[in-house]
Amino acid sequence: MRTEAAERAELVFSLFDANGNGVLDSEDFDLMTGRVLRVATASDDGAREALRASFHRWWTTLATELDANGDGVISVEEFRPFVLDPARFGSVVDEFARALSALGDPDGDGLIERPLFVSLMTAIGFAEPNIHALFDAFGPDADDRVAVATWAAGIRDYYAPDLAGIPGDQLVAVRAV
Ligand SMILES: [Ca+2]
Ligand SMILES: [Ca+2]
Repeated sequence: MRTEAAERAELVFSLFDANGNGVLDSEDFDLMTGRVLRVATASDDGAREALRASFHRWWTTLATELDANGDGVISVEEFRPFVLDPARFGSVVDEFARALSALGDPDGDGLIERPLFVSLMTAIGFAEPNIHALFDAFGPDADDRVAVATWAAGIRDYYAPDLAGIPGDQLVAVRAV
């Protein structure tokens, strides 16, 4: 596992701990789902439900696979190796990548404008300078848009244990605000 990949996983863990109690629990995923759907106002019911289902699957997979002692919560030590294991978590990440990137394209033209991208990523909890750096790393077109497929691929790469030097590393970099 690359150091960069471990740092990416730890950042996701800290953001997904939406209630701030230091572990992942079912309430975190309800809070996160609500935050993201509040900014996805232009998306249709199907896209919103897909995002909801995707976060629900995140939690049920974590709870099923990792909660060996049955205490209902997931620690960062339990989370990191699992979420970076494509064999165990790859299909969850793939579903999440498709659901989240689709929310960026409510008009269905295959392109995501920067303001909505920033809103969605801010709802998840990433810092705004990092979000802009990520969008820039995706290589936006002359109208400041990136392809849905580019973002989906970026999300999958974010969870790849052997990748470094990828756009997703922009989310971990410390930036002046
Ligand atoms: Ca929590
Ligand atoms: Ca669009």
